[in-house]
Amino acid sequence: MLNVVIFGPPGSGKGTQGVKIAEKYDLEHISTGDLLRNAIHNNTSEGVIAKSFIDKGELVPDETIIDMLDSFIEKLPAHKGILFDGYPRTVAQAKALTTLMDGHGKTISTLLNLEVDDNELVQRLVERGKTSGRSDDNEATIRKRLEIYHDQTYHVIDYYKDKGLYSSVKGTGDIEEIFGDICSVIDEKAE
Ligand code: B4P
Repeated sequence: MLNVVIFGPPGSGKGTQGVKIAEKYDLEHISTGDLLRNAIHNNTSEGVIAKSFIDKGELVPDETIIDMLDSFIEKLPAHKGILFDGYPRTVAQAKALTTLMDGHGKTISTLLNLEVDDNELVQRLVERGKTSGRSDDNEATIRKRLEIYHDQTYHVIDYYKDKGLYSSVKGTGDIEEIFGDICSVIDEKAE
């Protein structure tokens, strides 16, 4: 069974490519960013916690995210593979994901990193901010998110490299070409 993590800095195209991957490979698409924005919209207790962090460009605390993800996964059909988008974002979350998957008798097939440089990321997110209505798509918050990515999230790569589960594609250029490169990697893992 295919279980994929789509990974990369903010604005690297995780959401954009995630939708396409989930559709092509018939995976359950879990975006922690979308789950959090829904929780904020519905004013749940998790949403109230999440809003204060997201507005500042900070990561939501691991306990909140891990609990939210655990309860979400419990409800998914057991036979279907999963695409994780925006999770894990810390090494603690990566370890929690391994434990969770072990508990369900599942494994991660690969973590697929989208490589995009910081200047392009800022440009993309500032552009998205013109229409997204997202409180975290303004230049100051975007720069803070990138700083946190380099300080905390980037280390998740080593966790998966050590397990031999790391792969990477260039995340710039035509969206369909990037998707083609992603599919080549996934097809290799699925063999
Ligand atoms: P997310 O919702 O995951 O947001 P993201 O990192 O900004 O976006 P993504 O990489 O999906 O970019 P997209 O495809 O939209 O997280 C938001 C916040 O929630 C986090 O900052 C954090 O506070 C919190 N959070 C979420 N998960 C968490 C976790 N696990 N732990 C703690 N906190 C968590 O692409 C961006 C833009 O680029 C789009 O406008 C798109 O059209 C464009 N684009 C995409 N591909 C392109 C290409 N090839 N060329 C040009 N433009 C492209």
